Amino acid sequence: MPMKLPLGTSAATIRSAPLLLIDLDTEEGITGHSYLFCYLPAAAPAISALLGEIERAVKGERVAPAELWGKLARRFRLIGVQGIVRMAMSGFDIACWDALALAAGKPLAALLGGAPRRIRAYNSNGLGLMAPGAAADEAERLLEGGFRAVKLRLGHPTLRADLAAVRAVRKRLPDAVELMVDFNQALSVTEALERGRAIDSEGLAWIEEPIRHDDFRGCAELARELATPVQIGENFSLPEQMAEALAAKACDFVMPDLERIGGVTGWQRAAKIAAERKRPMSSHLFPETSAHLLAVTPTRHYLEYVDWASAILAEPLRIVDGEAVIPDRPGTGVAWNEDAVQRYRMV
Ligand code: SMN
Ligand code: MG
Repeated sequence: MPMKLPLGTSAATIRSAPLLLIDLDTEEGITGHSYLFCYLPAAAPAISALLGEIERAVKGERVAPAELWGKLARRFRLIGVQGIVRMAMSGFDIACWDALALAAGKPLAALLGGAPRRIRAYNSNGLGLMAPGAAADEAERLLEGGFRAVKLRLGHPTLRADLAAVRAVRKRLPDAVELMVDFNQALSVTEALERGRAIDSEGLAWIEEPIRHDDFRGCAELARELATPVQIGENFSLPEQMAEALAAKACDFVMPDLERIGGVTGWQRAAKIAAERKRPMSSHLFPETSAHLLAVTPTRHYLEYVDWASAILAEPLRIVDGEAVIPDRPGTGVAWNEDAVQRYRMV
């Protein structure tokens, strides 16, 4: 899917989102839907091949999604439940839960015991690495739809450039609007301490992935030293790694990603861990399904809103006054706009 606004991160600029659409047809005649964000177009056929392997492993099974996860985890133990294997399993798991909620005639949030509610969202479209003036202009435009929070990407070549971008954006936004920043792992611990201290008095909502995502010791040092909350989680691989991060006090906030945490099954375990540790939990991408899951997350914080899938959805997620509206219809609410899918499809 072409992105309306390019996402210029410190690692790469992403201009289009390679999405892999999953239809899970059940013998009962119900079709569950989900999609995966493949990061690279080349990953899509590989994940698709793994989904074929999953299908062969579970076809004919009559057990709940969590048990299917366990069966697949045993099946893939030798290659390892990691990387794109885990992404394929997550996409399958999400489609299973959608089918289950469709069969029950309930929104996923309700199936999981939650009440329909609005979920506070921040606008995470665009706002990549760019000159201060351009960033301020774009930040202002991102408030359309009533958003009261936006996320700015950082990790410019110099501290001075990062600080200039933060100040320009902060100055342009109304005081009540929250501003998050995301370094996408650009810095060393030393650089992160220096830049973190430089932006610590700018009133930021969080500093995301300042350093390598799996350097929990380094993250813990930053979380201790900086006044601004440290946010990590989009790279947590399964709930176990989130538990490790929290045990290491690596962050103040967590934001697991549906396709890396293990789908709906993994998310539920992660939400429990966050609740035990009393850590605010946000989502990463996949706003349509994440909204349902945040509704049943005791320490729910923010929904990350991106519109990348909107053009191929029959009914895109609605944002009203900066909050995601969980649809009333059964399932996750994800179903394809078939004409649009034909228009954008790659294979
Ligand atoms: C991000 C998301 C997806 C692709 C690249 C970067 C970013 C975010 O880290 O948190 O939105
Ligand atoms: Mg991020």
